[in-house]
Amino acid sequence: MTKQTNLQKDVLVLNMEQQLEEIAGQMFGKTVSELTDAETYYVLLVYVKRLMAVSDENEGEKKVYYISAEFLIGKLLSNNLINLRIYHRVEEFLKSKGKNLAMIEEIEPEPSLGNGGLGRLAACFLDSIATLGFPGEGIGLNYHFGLFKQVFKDRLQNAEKNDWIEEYSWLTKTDVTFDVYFGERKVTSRLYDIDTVGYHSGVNKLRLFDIESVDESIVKDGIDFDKEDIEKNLTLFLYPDDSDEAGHLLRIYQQYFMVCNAAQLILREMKEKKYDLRKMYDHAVIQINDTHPTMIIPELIRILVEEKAFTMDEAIEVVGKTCAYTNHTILAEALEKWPLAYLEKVVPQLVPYIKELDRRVSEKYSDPKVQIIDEDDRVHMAHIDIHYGFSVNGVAAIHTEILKDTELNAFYKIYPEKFNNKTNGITFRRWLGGCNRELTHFLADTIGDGFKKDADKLEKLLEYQDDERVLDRLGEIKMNRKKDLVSYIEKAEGITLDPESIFDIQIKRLHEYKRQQMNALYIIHKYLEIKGGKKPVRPLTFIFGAKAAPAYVIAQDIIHLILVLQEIVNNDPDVSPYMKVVMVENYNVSYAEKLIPACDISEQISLASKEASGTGNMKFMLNGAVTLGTSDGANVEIHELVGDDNIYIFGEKSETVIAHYEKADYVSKEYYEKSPVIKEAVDFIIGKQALAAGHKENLERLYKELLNKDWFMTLLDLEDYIAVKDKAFADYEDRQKWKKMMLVNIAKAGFFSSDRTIAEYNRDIWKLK
Ligand code: DL6
Repeated sequence: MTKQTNLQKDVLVLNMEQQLEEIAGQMFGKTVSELTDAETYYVLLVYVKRLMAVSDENEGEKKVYYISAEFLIGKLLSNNLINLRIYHRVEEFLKSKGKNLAMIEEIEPEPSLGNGGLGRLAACFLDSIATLGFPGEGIGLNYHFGLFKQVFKDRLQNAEKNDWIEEYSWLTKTDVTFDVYFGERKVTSRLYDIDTVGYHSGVNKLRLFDIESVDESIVKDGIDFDKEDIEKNLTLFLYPDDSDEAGHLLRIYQQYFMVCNAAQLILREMKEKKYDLRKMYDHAVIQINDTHPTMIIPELIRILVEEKAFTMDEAIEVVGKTCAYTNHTILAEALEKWPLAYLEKVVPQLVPYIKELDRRVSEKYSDPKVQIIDEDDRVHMAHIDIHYGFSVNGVAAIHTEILKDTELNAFYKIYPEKFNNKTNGITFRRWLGGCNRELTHFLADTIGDGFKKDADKLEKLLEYQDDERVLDRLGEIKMNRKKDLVSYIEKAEGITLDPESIFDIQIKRLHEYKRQQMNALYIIHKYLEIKGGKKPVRPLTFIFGAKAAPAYVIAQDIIHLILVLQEIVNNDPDVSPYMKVVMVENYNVSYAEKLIPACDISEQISLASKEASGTGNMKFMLNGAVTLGTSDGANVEIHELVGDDNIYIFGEKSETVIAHYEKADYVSKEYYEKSPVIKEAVDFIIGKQALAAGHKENLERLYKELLNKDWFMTLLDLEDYIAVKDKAFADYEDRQKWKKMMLVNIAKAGFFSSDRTIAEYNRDIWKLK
């Protein structure tokens, strides 16, 4: 970028008021005061896009390409205003014109380009990469309907398409197009960019590929469409239903489309900058986010061999020094294994390369656990990454240890030097500055605003742990966020909550390993206690937010149970004054931004060893919630940081759980039979009351699953969970002690800034200047 463009940016910022008036005139023939809120949003969008277009790009000799199937970026207006450091000025200007920026922010549709933590992490990383001034870009797909929109009907989850692309959007259509071949079949891609501005720093790009021939009109009811019409459906949905072969194939089409475009984009840049391809690794590092982008490895090797005159050995060496892999799960079903026959159908040109990569492995190692193609002719995508990339990282300390000791132990023995840990992080610009402005201001007034650039400075807050004024202000701010949430939920869900009650919140993807069903069993237990006359000292509010994959039957049943409990509890006059249940509809990033600041108790109750890290746990802590959790994922590091007195830990440790799996000796029925408390709660699921409010088929299936299978060991930890949760509720009554716990959690959250995580990725893996 030239000095002139910097000047352009300064002029645009300086003349913000005049610029907004001009844009309002051009777009709508109105002055800013005359605009509707929706029009004001579009005017702001155009202005911010112009500002970012003339901002400095982060540049350098080497760049990171973060390839990911998901980028859960959330709404962008307020985040961009914060990072450009004009939020306050814009807010004041709009106020002078009779407008409320917070209300205008509500207008923005939320892009649904992700599913959960993996996608949200990618978005936090883009923010931190830009903020730290590193050259880097995200590469993914421009899903038109993204992840489905969740609608509850008859206490069941329904999936609808989630339209988010409007005439004016953060996307910028570029003139970059590539040819992508699926065997003989050719499609043409189109690149769209979203600028990502760092805090007080330059701009990077999120590059989203689309297909020119995509046709939104093929989606009729719900989210059903013809899965075989690739030209029309390729970029319609994130994670299309893969319960049949066509669904599997579509996912492979999408993955190859993503990496083929990524490879062409990267190689084009190498050529433009006249870099020596044989030293590609000096100019590019490709971070493979989970296994969805794994095919970038054989694809790059293929191109280097077929089009750039590399030998196979040379191509493997160069690509191997360029690609690094992040593992985000140990769940077997989430580790992708594609049948070779599917790959042959979709990308026959890659198959000889995959076979060659496999042949080289099998020549060297006989252990079946490390082969790329297994005996059933399935291709283990993660195995390609580990053999042919230079780095393998887990996302929390305990997760990386489990990978090394158990799940990927056979690989760790071969390549100990490749394994490293990068504990996840979150961007404080969104998860504190954006979603809790009052807390941010108060922290800045109390400890100075150094923490905005250096999150470790939050520790200064510890000096105030006995200062009644500071503790009371923290309590007051929490109450304000709870009141905000109460108004929001009242409007959105039609449920009235009491801000004086304890807000206990579990928000995350619906999965049995995350054990929302255990929380539901606690709610049943509490309900029965209250019915029996044992009332809690203070009312309790249980809030859930979760989407279940449409093909995941038991997850749908768990949602059904929670909605049934919501119905029973909230409508029971004996109980509802003491307890309420809410499952919010269509939980997404914007909802999380309202729920997290209002939370008292953060539920992080996955079965130990199963949650790779979690990042919601970090967001809650930063906003002064106290964690109730198992020794799993990043909970372990939170525990170490805040100490025993500022967290509630329960349940079996990961070693015990892993031993149960190894010995196959966990029998859920034994727990059910020996504990009357467990029995009573589980039986309630198919009792008269539940069946009157819900569907027999769903409830019975869930009941049987818990009794006969319970793969994620809900009943193993239920009694301990009840005891520790009750203790947390009782402790809440010592208000000053609780506020001190809140303070310690906020003060110790600095470690979980994604700026720290990205600095570590760079130090150990990327090595960008
Ligand atoms: O690393 C981001 C995020 C972790 O915080 C979660 O613990 C983990 O479940 C998630 N992983 C995935 C991948 N698939 N599965 N399951 O979403 O990554």
